[in-house]
Amino acid sequence: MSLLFLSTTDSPDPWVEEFRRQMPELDVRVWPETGDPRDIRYALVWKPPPGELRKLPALEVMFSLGAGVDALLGDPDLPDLPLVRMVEHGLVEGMTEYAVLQVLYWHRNMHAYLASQRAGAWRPLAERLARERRVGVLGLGELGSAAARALAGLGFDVAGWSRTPRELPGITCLHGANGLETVLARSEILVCLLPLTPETRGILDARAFSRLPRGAVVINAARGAHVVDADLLEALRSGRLAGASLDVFAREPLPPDHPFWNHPAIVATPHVAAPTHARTATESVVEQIRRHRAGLPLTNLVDRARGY
Ligand code: NDP
Ligand code: OXD
Repeated sequence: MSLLFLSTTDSPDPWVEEFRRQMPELDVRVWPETGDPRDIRYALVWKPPPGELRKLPALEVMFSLGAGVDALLGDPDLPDLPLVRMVEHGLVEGMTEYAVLQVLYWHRNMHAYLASQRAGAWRPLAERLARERRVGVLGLGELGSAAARALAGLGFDVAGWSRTPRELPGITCLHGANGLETVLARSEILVCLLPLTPETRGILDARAFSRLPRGAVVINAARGAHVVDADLLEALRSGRLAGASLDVFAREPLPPDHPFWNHPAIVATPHVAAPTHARTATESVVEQIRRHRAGLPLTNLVDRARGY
């Protein structure tokens, strides 16, 4: 029983070590040293070259190394096999930290204070309490619901948005087109944690920015293509938005000449909001393989019609 580790961006070493420790009976191969492709039953992948998984005739289950599967689903040659996306508590903890960090950064005027410090200027600003600040979270899945809960736990007045109705204690949960309007209209700080699908691509555009309260801040840790870059730049220029924290970009790495790099109102990080951690993620994959071997249903399966 073999698993192929295929990532075009991650070092295989910590993964091979974790599988050896957690499931010694599993034969782990590292692409492109696949050996006999007929041995491979499982593949753990991130950004595989298009068509590559088709070359594995005995493949039974594909595991995505990341939570977002938009890139995988964009491969027209992706085999028609179960695809499990990454759900593991390391990802949830990482994204919660990032969301809390960025919301507090803007809520407590850190962006302005860092600029004042650089100018050697003593400029105290009015400080509000978390319960006086309205935060919106787009996407109430594994990551969005945990971030929303943590923010509500700090006292923020949180509303969240999902495709289907959800209930989360202490959070105003909304869904559908009307729900989006309501969330946007009340969000002084908006956090995007949606999957990238045909419905959500470009959702953070001029129209959405025009619905936010004037001077709102947008935090995007989902996918770069949720944002229409030109609309974001215009909204920052006009003052409709006061700032943005961006962890993800339509093109990664962000090209050196991209205006986001030096924009005074943008905080940019290199897609590090919630890295997948080899130890916790291997636990999750091993559990799924054990379930599959025992004939139990897999969990966290991607619904291809939904796109996530
Ligand atoms: P989930 O699938 O668990 O949750 C997705 C949420 O988005 C659900 O609440 C879903 O609604 C909602 N949603 C999907 N489509 C729509 C829609 N059309 N309208 C309204 N709501 C919608 O995903 P995760 O929370 O695990 O991950 C979210 C995304 O975060 C990933 O897809 C990935 O792109 C990004 N990510 C970024 C990382 C980083 O480091 N920057 C790391 C990990 C993930 P419903 O509840 O009704 O299904
Ligand atoms: C993910 C990511 O989807 O790293 O997990 O972006």
